[in-house]
Amino acid sequence: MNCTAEMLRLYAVTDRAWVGRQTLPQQVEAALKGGATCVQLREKHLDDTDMLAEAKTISALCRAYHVPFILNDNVPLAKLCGADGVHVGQDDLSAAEARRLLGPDKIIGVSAHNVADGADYLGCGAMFPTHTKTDTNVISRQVLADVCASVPIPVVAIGGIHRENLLQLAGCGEAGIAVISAIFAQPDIEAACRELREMVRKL
Ligand code: 3NM
Repeated sequence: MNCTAEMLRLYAVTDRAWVGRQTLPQQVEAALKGGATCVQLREKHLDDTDMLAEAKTISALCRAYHVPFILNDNVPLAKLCGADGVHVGQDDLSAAEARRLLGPDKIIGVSAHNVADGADYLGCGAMFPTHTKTDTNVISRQVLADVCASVPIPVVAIGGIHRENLLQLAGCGEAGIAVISAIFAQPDIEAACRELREMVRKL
């Protein structure tokens, strides 16, 4: 699967900390209905068995909506669940190693702090303070613009982005935004996605 900038417009990253009465797959389906253009399963506290079961369910959902499904960090599970790709973070294996293991057809995303060799897209942040991930440093709009200008692959901005600050990122050259709480912490996930999807058109 090719990684296009369009795929990165509204990148929904999961966090089961926000699962209330719904299940995570139900939340993801609401995000897909609202127009999420990519989904990443990022669950730091699931063991491999539970993660594989969740990944298979969400992967099938994403396929039904023709949206790429990316697994955070875990290359062997990405292979097993039929994910479209993997996102490797700061402390994970390199993009080159993920590429070697997954093959040429899968999407490899990396966080900007990581070596980007062989990656299909870059996640860049944190753009704003966030409570969701504690080990982040906020970077400026200018840094985002410089990163976008200096890499040949699409860049997705991440970290603390929500409806009130999103348009501050207009004009930096990013392909889109990746968000957790601005989608999954919202009482109406579908409506939140619909609104964000409309707003990212102005970036
Ligand atoms: N990575 P929220 S910030 C997963 O800066 C992640 O690389 C970040 O969550 C980085 O949208 C972050 O709720 C958390 O702020 C994003």
